[in-house]
Amino acid sequence: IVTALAALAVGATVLTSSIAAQAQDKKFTVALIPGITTDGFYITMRKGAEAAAKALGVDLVFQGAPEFNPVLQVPVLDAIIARKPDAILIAPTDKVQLVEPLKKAHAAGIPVITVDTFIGTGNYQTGAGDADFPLSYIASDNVLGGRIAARALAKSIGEKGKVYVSNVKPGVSTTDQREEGFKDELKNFPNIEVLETQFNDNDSNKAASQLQAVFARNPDLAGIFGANLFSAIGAANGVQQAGQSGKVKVVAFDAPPTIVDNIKTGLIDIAIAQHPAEIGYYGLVSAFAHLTGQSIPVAIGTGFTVMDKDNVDKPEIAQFIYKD
Ligand code: T6T
Repeated sequence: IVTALAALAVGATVLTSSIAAQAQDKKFTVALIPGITTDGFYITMRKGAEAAAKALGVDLVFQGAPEFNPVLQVPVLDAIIARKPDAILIAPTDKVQLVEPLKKAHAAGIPVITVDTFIGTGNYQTGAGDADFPLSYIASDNVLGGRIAARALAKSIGEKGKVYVSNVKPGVSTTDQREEGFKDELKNFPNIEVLETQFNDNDSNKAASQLQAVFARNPDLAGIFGANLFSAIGAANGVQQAGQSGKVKVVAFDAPPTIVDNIKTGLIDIAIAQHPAEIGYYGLVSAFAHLTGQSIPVAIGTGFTVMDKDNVDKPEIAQFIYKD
């Protein structure tokens, strides 16, 4: 009996170590679904995720929609779920409309981590509400980003005059929070009047024509906050078309090369660069950590780099210009 037990024990040890070896040898596949594929922000995020995937031996699948639109993002998500990746990293394009579609991934046992944007309240793993199931939220602090934008714009317009927010559409967690932070911070500046927000559906041409219309009604317009890449590019183009370059001040969220060029010509005063490569890198690392049995933080905040014409050529600043 003793011999039989010993043989059993040896057998069990061999079995456990072969399971461990299998687990280690397993090549994980992680999907990254951006808000939109043709956007320097998500292209840069992908590069960060690729760097981590390479270091960890993970297969990264990058698949998204050509527009920032939940109606187009959900079929991409469904197709990814059908491929059964080991984990999903996603920038949900609407905080409500992506809840049910993402529940399907969760129900299929696929861990979900949201990057850049969130669903529900963005407070995950709390047991409250029906959208707390993602494991982690990795992103900029967008309320803070809006506050930084407000202070910068206030300064460049001499703390007085009319301003407005050029924004994407209600329901996007990031840009909603930027507007919230911006307006709240401007309460500290009693001589600044905030006009009605202009929603452009992530279309820079629409943002540019909205600028013309607002300017026609308010020839004393002092400044604009472009709350994301396309809003900012559109606002800047609109200012140029109106012949107001340098007179109507523009603070941009996001930092693709076009925005940096506009800083150099004086069309845009400040750009608030996010760190999308970091978001992608830590998103991928978090997924891998979870898949290999580690616990992960429920939220990871990445920082900002504020660019203006005096610092944008410095390498430590320029490294945060988004990739094309
Ligand atoms: O500003 C980023 C991102 O943070 C936001 O959620 C959507 O717009 C961008 O991708 C820029 O276009």
